[in-house]
Amino acid sequence: MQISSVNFILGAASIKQVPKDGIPHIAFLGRSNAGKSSLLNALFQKNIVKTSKTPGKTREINFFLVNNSFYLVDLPGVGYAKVSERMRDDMAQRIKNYVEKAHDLKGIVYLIDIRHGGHQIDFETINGIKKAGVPILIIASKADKLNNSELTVAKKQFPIAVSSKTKKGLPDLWKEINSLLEVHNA
Ligand SMILES: Nc1nc2c(ncn2[C@@H]2O[C@H](COP(=O)(O)OP(=O)(O)OP(=O)(O)O)[C@@H](O)[C@H]2O)c(=O)[nH]1
Ligand SMILES: [Mg+2]
Repeated sequence: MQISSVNFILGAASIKQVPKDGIPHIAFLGRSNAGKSSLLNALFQKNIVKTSKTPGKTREINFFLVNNSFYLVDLPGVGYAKVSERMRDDMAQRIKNYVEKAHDLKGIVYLIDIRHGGHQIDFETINGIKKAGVPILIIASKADKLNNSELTVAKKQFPIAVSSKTKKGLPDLWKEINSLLEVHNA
């Protein structure tokens, strides 16, 4: 993918603020600290998305307009334990509303940290997305954390494994993002 421009458009605190301009979105989801925001920076080839060592960094639904033609959307992490229960429920509800109600959401890229594999909260969230009828692509993140033999085993479970650090897997991921966008443009 040739990136000619990336612009941060807005951080939506609720579904009401989600753009209704007919431009398609692809959103990035996964447990807190899975590497969603870092992956977006790696895809954009610039540091425009806020990341953190501490889980729970992303709180809003952040829209980045790419090449003036589609949005890649950074979502808060699911199941983050260290915020209050109220805030966790609020964030979960915000994500759920977005996934179920955003008309222009064409697909979700779901990150699972390759070292930790899927947890209950991942399976529940993935099922919810499937129920909502939104196409989902499950990928493994932080592939640089495994050695080659571990990676061979992991690749059986996750055909796409990416690293924001080494840029591994990014061309494959761009291809998948393109096909999610194209299917719906057809
Ligand atoms: N080694 C390695 N570290 C990574 C990679 N991607 C992210 N990280 C690190 O993982 C931590 C979390 O990264 P973020 O991108 O902020 O994670 P997030 O999923 O957006 O987290 P929340 O916004 O809290 O949900 C940071 O310390 C990153 O530097 C990767 O590909 N390889
Ligand atoms: Mg984040």
